[in-house]
Amino acid sequence: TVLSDLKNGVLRLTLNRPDKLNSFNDEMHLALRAQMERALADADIRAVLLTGAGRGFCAGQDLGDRDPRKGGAKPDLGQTLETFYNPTLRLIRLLEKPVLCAVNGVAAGAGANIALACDIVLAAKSAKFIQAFSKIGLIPDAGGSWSLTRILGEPRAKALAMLATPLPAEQAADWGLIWKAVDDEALMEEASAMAEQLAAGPTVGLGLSKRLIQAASDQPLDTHLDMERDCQRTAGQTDDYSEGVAAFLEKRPANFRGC
Ligand code: LHQ
Repeated sequence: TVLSDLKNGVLRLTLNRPDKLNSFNDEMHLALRAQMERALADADIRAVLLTGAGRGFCAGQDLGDRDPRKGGAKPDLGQTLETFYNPTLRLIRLLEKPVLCAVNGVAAGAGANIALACDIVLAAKSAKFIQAFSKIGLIPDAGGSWSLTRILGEPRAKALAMLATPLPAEQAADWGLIWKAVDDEALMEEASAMAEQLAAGPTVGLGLSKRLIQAASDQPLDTHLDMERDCQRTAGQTDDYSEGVAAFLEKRPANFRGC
């Protein structure tokens, strides 16, 4: 249910249930989480690129798999989040390596919000982001009520959540919700090139930048300046810093090794 391929430091992950618009069943949840754990553990992986097979990126939870008409008792969706979504969301944020998302088509429900949890999001111009939850009586999960509010502010977050209006990729980019909307035919080439560029980058420094940016809105400037000091101290002790400066002074491209 998740195809994986490791090349040139990029772990490319493809959600692969195209007949169901790559909606999540338990198997796909566990497969994606296992791949994120692999990315955390394997030093040869220096960037992750997440995308979907077929015409959609991901339609969120497989609603056939969680059909409340089946069985007597009401389902515990909190348990579904705790067991399946939240560990993966936490891993994406915790992983101190760039995580790119190439949204190749519709991203709905938790599918939209998993994309928004990634560090850099490129989307095909034909793709749409849909907070589909309100159509079935649910709330934006997979971090959506947090990320939409932080990125867009309350007015747009509330309207998207309550109306479930599809947000086209270009508008998402105009609003700063994603990095860029790209012509459909160019998406995978551009996303792969960006992932390879990042995988050839100073991985420790990139990871520390991610840590700092994610911490920024949770702490006062004073605390944050201390954190920058500590992270820069660490970055300055990497081989990649020495290499970066040497390459600059020798007027040649840097050859970073990620340590
Ligand atoms: C699907 C799905 C799908 C199953 C398309 N499931 N089959 C939820 C509950 C539990 C725990 C906690 O968290 C969550 C989080 C969530 O993610 S809730 C939100 C779940 N997602 C949705 O409500 C989105 C449902 N899908 C749609 O609204 C549409 O499919 C979109 C707008 C994504 C795409 O529309 P179309 O391009 O018109 O495609 P389609 O609707 O014809 O879908 C193609 C096929 O994929 C179709 O199957 P079929 O056998 O008829 O060809 C759909 O049934 C299937 N599919 N999404 N979530």
